[in-house]
Amino acid sequence: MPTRIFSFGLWTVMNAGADPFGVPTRAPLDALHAISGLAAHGVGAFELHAEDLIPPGSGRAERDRLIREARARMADTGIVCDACGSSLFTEPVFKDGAFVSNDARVRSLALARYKDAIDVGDFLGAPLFNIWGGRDGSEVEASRSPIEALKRLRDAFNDLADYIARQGYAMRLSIEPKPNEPRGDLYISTVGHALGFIATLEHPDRVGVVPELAHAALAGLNPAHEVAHALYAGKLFGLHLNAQRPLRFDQDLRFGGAGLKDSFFVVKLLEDENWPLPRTFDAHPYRTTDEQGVWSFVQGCIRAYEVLADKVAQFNADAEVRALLAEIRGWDRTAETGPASPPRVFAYERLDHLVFEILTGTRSR
Ligand code: XUL
Ligand code: MN
Repeated sequence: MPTRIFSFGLWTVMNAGADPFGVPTRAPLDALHAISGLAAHGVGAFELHAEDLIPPGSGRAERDRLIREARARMADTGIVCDACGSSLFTEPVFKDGAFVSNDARVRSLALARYKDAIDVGDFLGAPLFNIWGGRDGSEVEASRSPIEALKRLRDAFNDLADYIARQGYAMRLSIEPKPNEPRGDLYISTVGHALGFIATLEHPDRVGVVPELAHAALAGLNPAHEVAHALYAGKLFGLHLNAQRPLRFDQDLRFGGAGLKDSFFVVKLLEDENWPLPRTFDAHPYRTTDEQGVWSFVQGCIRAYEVLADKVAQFNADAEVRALLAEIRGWDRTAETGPASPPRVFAYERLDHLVFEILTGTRSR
């Protein structure tokens, strides 16, 4: 496999440690400092919300200056931008949705803002514009028909895909699904929802999915299966790696911080399938962390991925694992002879235990 590229959302290292119950606990990093700092820590790419770099309300001259500065840092360090998006979800005007708002003026504003962000992505050479519609959901089900919401989302995605094509930008679009938080229920909740929705668009080929491990865990789903559905459909345009204890508030833990076995099987899938795109982390350094800890968070995410990739290699090379998997494949070859009687015992106990031993480092190579 070619050298693996690691990527971080700029917002991850710029996160100041605020949560719904508490104010920030550290000074936010400036975006340009974040770009240089990531590059200095061996990170090859970054994602951003356009607003991470260009505060909302900045004039054209300030926008152009910040883009020039960012590009200079990229040229100096070699770090590239692998995806852009927009953080409309932070702004009060979009409190009841951007694309799905019941106010047509808000929907038009959202489209205009997304187009501005797409322009920023193009200036930075981003091959992907990723949309997590954090406010495109509801708490009051009676406020809007979910069918109407989907039609509004469809019209918005068609409009943005058309804008990208008309501008001649070499950029694909993606949807990052999430079941809830901050809204009670978001309309595009899982990879399956996103794939079904994309099939209704005018140009489904231009739109893919960015699954996030924490979002799958929020829905109580197996993250490797979420990623597999996107891969199988040829739609894995990006991926957000992090960790999350299932069915809780959105924790955005450091990759490796929870769900070790689930993380292992996601890495196994990506490595076995030779998925070529950057491994992007979208997590938050702990609230108890200072700036030095932010960089240790970056190193921790990367190291966790590398350790798990090494465990994948160990698993794939293990003689006993290979023998067990060969035996399993052998069962399949007898399929023509009809249902086995009595039913076969599927002897997976040892296989699963070998995963445990490899992950805990208790099995020698
Ligand atoms: C929210 C989330 C976002 C998106 C980018 O849970 O994952 O940070 O990745 O807007
Ligand atoms: Mn994300």
